[in-house]
Amino acid sequence: MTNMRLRRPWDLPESAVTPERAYLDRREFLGKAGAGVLGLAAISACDLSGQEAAQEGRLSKVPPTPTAELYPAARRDRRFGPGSGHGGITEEKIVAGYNNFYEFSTDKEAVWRLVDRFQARPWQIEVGGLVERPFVIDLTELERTMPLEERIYRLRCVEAWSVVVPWIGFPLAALLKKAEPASRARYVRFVSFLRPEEAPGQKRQTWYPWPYYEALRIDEAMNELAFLATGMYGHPLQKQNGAPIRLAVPWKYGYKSIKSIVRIELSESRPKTFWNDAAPDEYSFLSNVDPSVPHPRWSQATEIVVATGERIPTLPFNGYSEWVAGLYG
Ligand SMILES: Nc1nc2c(c(=O)[nH]1)N[C@H]1C(S)=C(S)[C@@H](COP(=O)(O)O)O[C@H]1N2
Ligand SMILES: [Mo]
Repeated sequence: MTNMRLRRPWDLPESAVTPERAYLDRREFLGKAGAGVLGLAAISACDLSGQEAAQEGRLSKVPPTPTAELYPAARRDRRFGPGSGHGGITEEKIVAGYNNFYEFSTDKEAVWRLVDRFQARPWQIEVGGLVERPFVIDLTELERTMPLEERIYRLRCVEAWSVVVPWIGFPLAALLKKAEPASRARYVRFVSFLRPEEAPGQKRQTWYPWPYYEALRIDEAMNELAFLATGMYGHPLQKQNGAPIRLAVPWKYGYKSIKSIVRIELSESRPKTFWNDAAPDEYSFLSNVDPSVPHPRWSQATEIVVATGERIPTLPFNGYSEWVAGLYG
């Protein structure tokens, strides 16, 4: 069993929380130190160019694509917003430099530096299982046939931090409808890529049951909030954010929003999910954001806004109750 091969599943998410605190403290420190250093012209020039280069680096991981002209896409429906009123859109340099993407690294600040060998284009995605019309489609064709729109969603990680991201993409339901789900289909399963030669985390962390896999109930998948993103911040997705196509289900903890999807499969029985298999007591199948249910090792009542370090209350369903509360009677 994959569970058995996991070395220390219980300390992984916590190890992910600790660096986050360290990161925020360090950022604060760097901010202050940076201001102090400005007086020392000679040093600051080289420090700043180093920082700028790092920012540039984080923002430069967009895979080349012939569909770049489809971006940006318009924000068609203003109902789709960040869920809670706290804070605006997070700066892209933060969203592109602080990632959970274990295929590359468990160090959130290291992921963007490790994605260069990952070939996110060309890419195909397959839709199959209990459908009348299974298909395989090239990403460029998918982007051209789907009506791309922008949606601003809050992403709330189970580790109690959040960012607000302007995604570009289309409703998951639109893709599923193309395949004509069979009436027996009750669940939708998603699978990420398996390419250890391109993803150092897959190569080194052999105790994880690669490739990453996730699933939704079909009523959740058909909900208009469930979104497939192919872009962010007005351009195609950065690799570290799940290029070329990832899920965005903002009422659930971040790990449900699987990145770099290669296969979508409909089924009658409930599929397994990566984190539920790894630590079933800590990560449920549904994983809806719920401030009243603490994680076994920390509270979920509040979250850290990564951009500012501010602590804000976590809302039920991450602020998206009006869309999804009715799914859970
Ligand atoms: N394939 C894959 N998808 C994944 C993950 C991962 O490790 N692998 N991490 C998840 C987690 S825990 C979070 S919080 C979000 C982070 O998305 P971001 O880096 O774009 O902010 O991606 C989710 N999707
Ligand atoms: Mo997460």
